[in-house]
Amino acid sequence: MKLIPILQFIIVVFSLNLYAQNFSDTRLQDPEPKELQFIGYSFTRMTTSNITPTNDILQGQVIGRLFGQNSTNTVPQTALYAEQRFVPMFIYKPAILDGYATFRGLFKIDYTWGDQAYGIGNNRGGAINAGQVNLQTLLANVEIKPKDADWNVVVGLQRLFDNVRDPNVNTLQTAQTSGYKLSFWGTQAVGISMFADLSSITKGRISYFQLWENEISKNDDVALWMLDVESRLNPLLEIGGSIWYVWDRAKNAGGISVLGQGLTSALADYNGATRIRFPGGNQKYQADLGWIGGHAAYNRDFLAGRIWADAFAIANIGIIDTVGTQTNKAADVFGITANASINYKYGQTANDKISLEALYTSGDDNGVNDGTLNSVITGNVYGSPVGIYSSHRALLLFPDPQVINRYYSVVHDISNMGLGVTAAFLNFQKDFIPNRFSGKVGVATALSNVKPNGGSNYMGTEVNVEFKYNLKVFLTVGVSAGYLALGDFFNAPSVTYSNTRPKDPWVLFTTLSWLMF
Ligand SMILES: [Ca+2]
Ligand SMILES: [Ca+2]
Repeated sequence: MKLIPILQFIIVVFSLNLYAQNFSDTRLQDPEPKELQFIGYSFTRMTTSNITPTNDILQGQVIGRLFGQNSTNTVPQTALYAEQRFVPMFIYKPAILDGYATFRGLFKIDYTWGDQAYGIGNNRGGAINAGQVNLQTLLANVEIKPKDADWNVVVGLQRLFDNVRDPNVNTLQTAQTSGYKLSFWGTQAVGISMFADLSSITKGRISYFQLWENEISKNDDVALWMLDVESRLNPLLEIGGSIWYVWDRAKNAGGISVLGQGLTSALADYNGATRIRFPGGNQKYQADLGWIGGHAAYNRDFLAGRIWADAFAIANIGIIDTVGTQTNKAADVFGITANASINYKYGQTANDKISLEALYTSGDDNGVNDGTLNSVITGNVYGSPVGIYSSHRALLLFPDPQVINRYYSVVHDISNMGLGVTAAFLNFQKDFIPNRFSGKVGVATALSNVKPNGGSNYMGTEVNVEFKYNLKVFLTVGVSAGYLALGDFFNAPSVTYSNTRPKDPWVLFTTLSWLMF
């Protein structure tokens, strides 16, 4: 029903364009940029796996840590299902404003084949009769960029990335492989961001995001400030630094669901992020959390040469206070994350490469009980999913972003439930037909930095294989498979929802993705 006004709107806009062009012959040679631009993304995934949520309530959408509170477990049956996603994006840049203002709207429709009909709900729909309202709003923002200005400001619901680059004009793949690789922040939020070219080689970003407001009259908000700078020491060597700050006064209020939000919430547990517990029943707290980090990259995207290397290190610092009849200091925070990767391009295309990546996060075996929290804190304590580390290319041990309604993995947050993790990833990729048909084999392995009671540090090793074939430009079919041999970490009853060691998980899926311009 809504389609007709939209179509009319598009027709009006285009006929206005046509009208303008008829009267200006000079413009015919140089096609005018469209005022209203549509970019669509369609993704279809068909999965077979031995992983399923064991709790009946958790259908439709399942996110979080595999074997965790979302009740996902390996079963002696084979789950077989198909899911689909459609992501339409509209960019409106009216000519009358001469490019000064741009509106961006991005929506998402996710469903599982045969899931539900006639109703409302995210990630639902896809059964006979269709008729489900399942639209999600991901972006709705206004960008201001005066003519010839070397800065722009974005106001509203926008991408929240742990990267200095403007996510409106840079690819997701760049954000996945630069800055902090979306390990901390990789989602959408409301706020104001300013992106600026501070010099010909230096760029900066300053952002304010309102994560949770709760009651508008009360000092019960969670707000995030971000300051990032990046420059180049020489044409191939980029370095950057970041300072972020979370002002958390929510005292457990708010949250995306009954799981709540914040450091003491069940949401953190679900996501496999750091969840702290204070002694006694009262879990209300307030916190000032900071991140100070630096990163460097050499020869990004194989710009000139066969070696591409990068690294980042970032410290969590902060203070957590308990809030009751009085406010008491509970703990200092000091956690550390380090990541590095090296890629060697042995062949003709960027897909002919061998990649080695390593990740380390500090862990804590006693949480805040000793007055210091040495675990790493990511955005996954405030929303789901927020930190989406994915440059590792694993499918089961760490989160794979090629998902629709079911997004889970063993180390779902880089903090590894606050225990810390040391992980290594090796991928060998090859273009069988240059820029058309590629394949890869990968290995991923992880050690928990804190040994759980009754288990060992070794979490497991995954092997995976993937093939991608480009039918046409931006229209790609893929097949991916992974098997994870679990380690004795899972002998510890405390690390699984079922309190028993799960069977090794496996997954096999096909994908069809189409980016529409
Ligand atoms: Ca408030
Ligand atoms: Ca501690």
